Amino acid sequence: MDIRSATYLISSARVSQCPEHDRPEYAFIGRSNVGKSSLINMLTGNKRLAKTSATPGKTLLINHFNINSGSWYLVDLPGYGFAKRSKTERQKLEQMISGYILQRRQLTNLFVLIDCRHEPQQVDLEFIEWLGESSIPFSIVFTKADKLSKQALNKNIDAYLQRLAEDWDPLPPHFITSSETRLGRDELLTYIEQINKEIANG
Ligand SMILES: Nc1nc2c(ncn2[C@@H]2O[C@H](COP(=O)(O)OP(=O)(O)OP(=O)(O)O)[C@@H](O)[C@H]2O)c(=O)[nH]1
Ligand SMILES: [Mg+2]
Repeated sequence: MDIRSATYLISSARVSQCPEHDRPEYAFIGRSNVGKSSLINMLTGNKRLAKTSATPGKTLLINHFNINSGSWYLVDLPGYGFAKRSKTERQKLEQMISGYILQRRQLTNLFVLIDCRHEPQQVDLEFIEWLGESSIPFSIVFTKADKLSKQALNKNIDAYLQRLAEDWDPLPPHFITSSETRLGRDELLTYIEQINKEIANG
């Protein structure tokens, strides 16, 4: 699928402030610094579309991006699990995130980003479990593949999928990506296109 246009639409502090439309939304979630905003930039081919930072905690609002003149939307969410934040601030962000995920009827698929360098982390596994309990359609996106050798990458992905297989049968769809090398771009866009087509065909 071609992305012909990608523009920033709006930032919202709560789901009730999110834009009104009737098109599919694809949102990105995961720990702070996992590469959510970078992935949106990689997919759209615009390095400056979503704000990124080497310091965790850059994205603090629900950010909507309009793709192909309102055909569908990408949504950048704040990260979870960032320890260096006050409890009040953390709770505010958690409410923002869970409000969007549970109440946004346009949310078509949530991409859960996992840094491929790390072993399965409790905070991610619990989040994924919560998605299952809440019947939220999601897929897993492994990020920063460029940071590992091919061998180490395969080993980590296999280990992660094995861990997920303890709770999930079938496994959720998964993608291996790098925002540096654009690995996984075609696969992700084809996946989105397929879902958009299924929706269009009712
Ligand atoms: N090498 C490499 N670095 C990446 C990749 N994706 C993101 N990064 C780097 O990781 C850091 C965090 O990226 P962001 O896209 O801002 O992460 P985020 O998940 O949006 O973070 P928050 O908004 O703070 O939750 C930045 O320094 C990026 O350049 C990748 O695929 N490869
Ligand atoms: Mg971000």
